[in-house]
Amino acid sequence: MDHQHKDAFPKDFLWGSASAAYQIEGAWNEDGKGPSVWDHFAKIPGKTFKGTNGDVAVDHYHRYKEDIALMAEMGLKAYRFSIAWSRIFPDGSDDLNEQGIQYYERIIDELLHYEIEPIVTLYHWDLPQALQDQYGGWESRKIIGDFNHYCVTLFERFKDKVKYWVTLNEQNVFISLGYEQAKHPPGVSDRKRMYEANHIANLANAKAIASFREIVPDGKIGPSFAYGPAYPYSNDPKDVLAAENAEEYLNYWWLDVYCNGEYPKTMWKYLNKNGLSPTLEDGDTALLKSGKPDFLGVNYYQTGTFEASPFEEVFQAAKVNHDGKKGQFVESGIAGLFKRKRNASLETTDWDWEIDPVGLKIGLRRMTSRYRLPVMVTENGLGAFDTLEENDIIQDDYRIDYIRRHIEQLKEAITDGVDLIGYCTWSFTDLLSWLNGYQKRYGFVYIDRDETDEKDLRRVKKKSFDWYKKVIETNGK
Ligand code: BGP
Repeated sequence: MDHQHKDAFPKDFLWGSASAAYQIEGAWNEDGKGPSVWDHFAKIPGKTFKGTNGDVAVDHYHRYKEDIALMAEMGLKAYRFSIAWSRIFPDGSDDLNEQGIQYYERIIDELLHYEIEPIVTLYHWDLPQALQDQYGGWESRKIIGDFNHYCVTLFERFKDKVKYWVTLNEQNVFISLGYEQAKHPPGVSDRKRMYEANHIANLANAKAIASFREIVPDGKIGPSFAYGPAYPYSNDPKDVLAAENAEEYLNYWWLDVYCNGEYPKTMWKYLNKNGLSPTLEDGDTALLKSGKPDFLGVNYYQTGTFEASPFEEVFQAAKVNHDGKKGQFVESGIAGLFKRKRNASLETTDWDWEIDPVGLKIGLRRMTSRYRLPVMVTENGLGAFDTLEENDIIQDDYRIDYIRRHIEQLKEAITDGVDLIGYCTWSFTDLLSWLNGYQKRYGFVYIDRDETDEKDLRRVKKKSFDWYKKVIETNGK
């Protein structure tokens, strides 16, 4: 749709920024915190870029006051951050660590002091290692109860202070990378196990939402999904069908369960025929249907373009660009379903992520039509190399351009009828990228450290800091 007059952003629009505990906090073993699967995994040689880990990260644990003061200076309306489960329950389930909960209470109070809306993510991938060791983490149904207990503890404690909650961050990513591609913990490559673990995560998500309804009736909760809308490579109907397959296999497989409590039919049949569908026990569907979200969180970075693939096709293993040298894209796919292609009409980042602001609007439109729920963009941003120039200047015009073009599409999406409640950039300060170290920077605030040297961890405002400040001041005008 092309509009002559675009709608304004809603008056109470949540202009925010997002982070995750493991990527910023550091203090990995302080004040009673137990180890998480990432504390363990990142220390296995060869797993992360240059062996980076979150032991210190950007030291937000000790510098949160300084960081939140910068958020206030920017005028941020909302800040999305995650709670590290193993700070609250070091062994995952039994003994509450009061020091851990108090740390997050201080963060929340500090945000509220500056009238910044806290958006709390309950799970951003840092499972307590104890639960992985005890029963295999997401592969055991025991986790449903433990996750619920952890969530209920936080709901009870913060229900009067926190209105917006995110359950699981990018279940599609942590499950696929953890159990299919073996790039995240627990480093498994087995599709049957992946679908079983994923189903259990769905149940845990639904149960936590059902509990939330009882404890925080006036709050809002939803998962954050990594949504990459699918495009056909050509107008050949076979490619259009491949894109349909990809949309269902890579996106609706999760979104339909969140919103309707049911798996999409054709993909279920496909997986079932291939011996991959998860085990549905009595009561599962009822539980899934009882945990519908108030809003959908969308983490948007790129779209995907797909071509038909015959069932006898053989693919090389998907390659991930970890060092930021452009041009490492390798075609990957699922034989018989789709093959992922480079979209020649899109530029890419140095890490080969396709830059596609219009794709954000397309995704928001698809979600709105299919689920009719409010949407919050819970992550969007540009990972780039930044240069710290003399006199602490960082001219990140490329980041401004990237975010500006995405915000323009948000405005269009609102005009088209999307009920958009907020936009959180990834990220406020630079932080640790799970697999790509510290060189891939996303923040408005530069952190002076690199992979091998923690330096002084100094905070330096980039050019984009003042620009986003203005965006907020003018409510996106
Ligand atoms: C999302 C994660 C974030 C963040 C972001 C950027 O998938 O939710 O935690 O890491 O991607 O990814 P990367 O660090 O790989 O560039």
